[in-house]
Amino acid sequence: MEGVMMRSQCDRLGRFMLAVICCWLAAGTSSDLRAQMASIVNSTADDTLAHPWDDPNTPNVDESIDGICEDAGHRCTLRAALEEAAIIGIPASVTFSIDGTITLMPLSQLTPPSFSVINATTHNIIIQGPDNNAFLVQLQDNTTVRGLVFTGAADAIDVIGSGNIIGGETGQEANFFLGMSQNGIALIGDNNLVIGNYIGYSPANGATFSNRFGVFVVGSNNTIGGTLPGQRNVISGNTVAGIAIAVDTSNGAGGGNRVRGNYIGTDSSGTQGKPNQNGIEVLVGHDITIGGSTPAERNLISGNTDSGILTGIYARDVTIQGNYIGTDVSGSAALGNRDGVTLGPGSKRCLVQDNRISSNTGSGVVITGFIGDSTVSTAHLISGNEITLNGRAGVELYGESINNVIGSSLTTDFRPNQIQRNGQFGVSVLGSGPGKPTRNTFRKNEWLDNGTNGIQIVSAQDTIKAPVILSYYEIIDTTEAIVTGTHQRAGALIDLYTGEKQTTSHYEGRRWLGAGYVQSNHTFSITIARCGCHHLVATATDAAGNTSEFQSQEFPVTDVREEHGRQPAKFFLSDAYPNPFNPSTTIRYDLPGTFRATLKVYNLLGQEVATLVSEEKSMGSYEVQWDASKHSSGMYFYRLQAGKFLDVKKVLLMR
Ligand SMILES: [Ca+2]
Ligand SMILES: [Ca+2]
Repeated sequence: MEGVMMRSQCDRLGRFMLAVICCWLAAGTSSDLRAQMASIVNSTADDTLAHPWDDPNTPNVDESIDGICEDAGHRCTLRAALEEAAIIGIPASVTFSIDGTITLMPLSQLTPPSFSVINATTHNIIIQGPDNNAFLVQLQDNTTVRGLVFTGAADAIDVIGSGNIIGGETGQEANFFLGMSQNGIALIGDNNLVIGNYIGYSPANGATFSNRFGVFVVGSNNTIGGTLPGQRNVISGNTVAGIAIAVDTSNGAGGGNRVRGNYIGTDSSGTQGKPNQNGIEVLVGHDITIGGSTPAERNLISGNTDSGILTGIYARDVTIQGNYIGTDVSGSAALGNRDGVTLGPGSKRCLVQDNRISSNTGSGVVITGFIGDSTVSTAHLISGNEITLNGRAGVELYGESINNVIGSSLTTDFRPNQIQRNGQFGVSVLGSGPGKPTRNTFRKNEWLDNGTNGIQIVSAQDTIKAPVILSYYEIIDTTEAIVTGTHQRAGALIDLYTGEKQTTSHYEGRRWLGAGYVQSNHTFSITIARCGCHHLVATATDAAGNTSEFQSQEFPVTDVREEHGRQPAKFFLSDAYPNPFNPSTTIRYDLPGTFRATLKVYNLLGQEVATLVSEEKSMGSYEVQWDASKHSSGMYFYRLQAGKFLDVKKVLLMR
């Protein structure tokens, strides 16, 4: 209040020295009450007279520094309002009482003093450049610009300082950045906030007006978007990228930019595509966050022509978390980019976590690099994502992509990805082109129904082969089972999964069952919980981290499934379980030594209907299933004969 009172005194007295003193005192009371030169712009002119004006008829008073925005024709232009405030060294507070287009003079951008506010709120004022080489506004520190429409220049706003706010939380406070030949906003400084704007797209008529880049970020710790709906930027229709980040990291500093809560590549309802070429490009920079751990931080990055997100040559430690990439705002309807996330040549240690990467027409995640330390794509972690319904592969690796983890690594468990229902492959690893993918680990993901294959590996991964599963034994009187098999590489880790499929012809590992190592004799024997599964699939991951394709093995339910563990002291024939049954039941028997055993089933007429066992068996406990699906309802007898032992029991088939 004190500041307001003093400002009114300043205005009334109209004397520069007093104004400065008043304002200095006000600024000293609190930064929030910093005095400003309040101006109401009533002219769209930006002519040679549109500067602070000194009335020649009052030689003792310099009206160009009196803190009042007025020229000979009683005009207050935007330029004069900002320049006079700058001359007298206080912030400008600008509002408008006029509609129209302010076409700026050539080579003459607007530079409000720090702590200024340019408050349009109506979108009736258009700031237009004289040509496509001009820059319209340059911001120093702590200035707010809102409610304006920018068009027709190279850059609309260049932010060289910090603490600026571009846009606001109400719809009226949005700025529109339409049709800039270079950048809608260039964030050169640090710690600035861009919220609630329309960049490359106008909600007024739903049309796109392409900037080359919507927002180009060179500085650090800037935030684009926010966690409130009003803070959402719609950044769509831009020619090269909605957002490009190329931070100057030459001195090791720089980074920490955050992009959250935006629509990138869609209309303002989040349901129709208004493509950028790439949604977000991270070319240079580190510790950048796209999205976040809460739903409010989610970006919708969909409908873009190339990649939703592309990381490039000097991208490090980029976190891509919790976004919808390839769906509409509901998360369920398709609104694909070509590829969802591309971790391109030179990018390192990116974390792609908890995103829904779905319905992209190419692949969900692409990891690709070139040969050489500076261009390899490496050390990325892809964890906890839903990677579904993409046209090509869920995850595609080609070129020099090395040491990446999809799901869990050999040593650390991360959340599994759901890699399901992708058009061609769950994971495709191709050694074509310069460089070969190697030491990429994909463990403990939830796979299902990926087009032509779950995992395809061609000329990559150091030619590791899939393991061979030989047997599955359930251990009697326990809940455990043992899986045995062989693999080419001693020391490799074998992962076992339930084999499942839906519409396609191959089995993939949907549920991880357990893991164990290949012994020096190239065999493995892995104890897992009984799964009752008819198929198992397995991958091998060698000590260097190369994961193989899946191998699938069927275990029909009518197999003898047990011959392990106990050494029975006597003969025994169990009751069938279940009983009554439909269509199959399980019978156990014990042999205290090696005998020729026969176990046959008879109907009520004494006719033999099935032979379950007829062979010499060694000492042990056995379990056998009778599948009676071809037989009719009724009572049956089963008879075990071994040596001098004979026992008969009844079982009832009820359909
Ligand atoms: Ca004068
Ligand atoms: Ca004046």
